[in-house]
Amino acid sequence: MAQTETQVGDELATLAADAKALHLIEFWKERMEIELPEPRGLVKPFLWHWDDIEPRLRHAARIVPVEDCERRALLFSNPGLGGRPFMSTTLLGAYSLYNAGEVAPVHRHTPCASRFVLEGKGGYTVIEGEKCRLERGDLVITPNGTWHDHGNEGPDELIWVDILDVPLVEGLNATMFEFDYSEADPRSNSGDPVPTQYQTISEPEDHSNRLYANGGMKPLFVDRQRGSGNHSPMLVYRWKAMREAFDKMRDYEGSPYDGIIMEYCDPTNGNPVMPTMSFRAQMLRPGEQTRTHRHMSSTIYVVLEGEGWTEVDGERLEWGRNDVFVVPTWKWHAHANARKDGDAVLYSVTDEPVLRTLGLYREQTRTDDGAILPVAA
Ligand code: 1HN
Repeated sequence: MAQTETQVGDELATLAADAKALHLIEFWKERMEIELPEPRGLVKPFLWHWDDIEPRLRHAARIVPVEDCERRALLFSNPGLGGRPFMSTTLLGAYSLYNAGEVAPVHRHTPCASRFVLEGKGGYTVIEGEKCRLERGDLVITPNGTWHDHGNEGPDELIWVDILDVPLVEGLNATMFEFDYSEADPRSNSGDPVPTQYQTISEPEDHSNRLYANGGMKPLFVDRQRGSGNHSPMLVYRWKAMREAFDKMRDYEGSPYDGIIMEYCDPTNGNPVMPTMSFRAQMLRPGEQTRTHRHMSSTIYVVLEGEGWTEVDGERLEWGRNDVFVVPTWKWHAHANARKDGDAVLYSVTDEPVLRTLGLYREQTRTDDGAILPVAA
């Protein structure tokens, strides 16, 4: 005998109550949460103006002792992420400042990290015993699991932008931070490791660049597997080399979406320098405006030179020197150099390698008459 509507209603109510008590969710009630037609638009396109932040960062440098915080960083918080200290669902970023003579003690962690220097001539990071001296535009990487400490030996403030894959690693529930560094003390008779705040320098001056910054040539007498082996053996990328490369390429057409764009790579195999993030720099020539595209990856930009705008889903982010902005995944965007008499140069970090590794990467362009076309990638 067919059930009446009331009977079915009662049974569904019982099922709902039982499911709740048993920690189950009825799929047919939550489909909208799961079967998304495209990525959630939670992360907002957003720009942090250097002019707003610089005075606060310099003020923090006077009132927040580095001894108390270890890393003097103002973290970028995307307005779409409910006050969490993340720029996107995969990337964390910050402006950090270290005063003359300050040091930031050694630690290591499972997220991968990077710094891109904005100001100061005496900055350095020590990674696994290698001291990398840094100046404006230099990129230094601290791959996951590598011990690292920083310092500023210059006369002026050291300011850089940190980008880490903290939210990605947190999403995988794989976060671990360690602060208990120790190393053998040559003055101790036992030779046992002793806890210390900073690493002893064990590699020669300019190690990374001497070995690996010779484009198209790699040394055969050293082990390229430095550290875990899933990252570039070159730990610092100097701005001077990138700027010179741009100048040699300025007459090429470039990418329709990004102008003259270069990826920092592992010099031994051409891969991204770390498994989760790709680092890039691009030059937009005077007056250059790019075509619009969108892709399944999020990008953080830092403005190194010039001024212009990036239009994201119809919203214009107007940028200038040292500004930082985010283009969330799957948002239409195009860039423009506003100046007619100078280049604009953007540094960027994207989670694209993760998306590619997982087979999730895709890219589209939109023609002037609105047709959407795939971009072969
Ligand atoms: C970190 O390890 C550093 O080592 C800076 O300089 C900022 C922000 C969140 C998590 C780890 C550093 C960080 C960080």
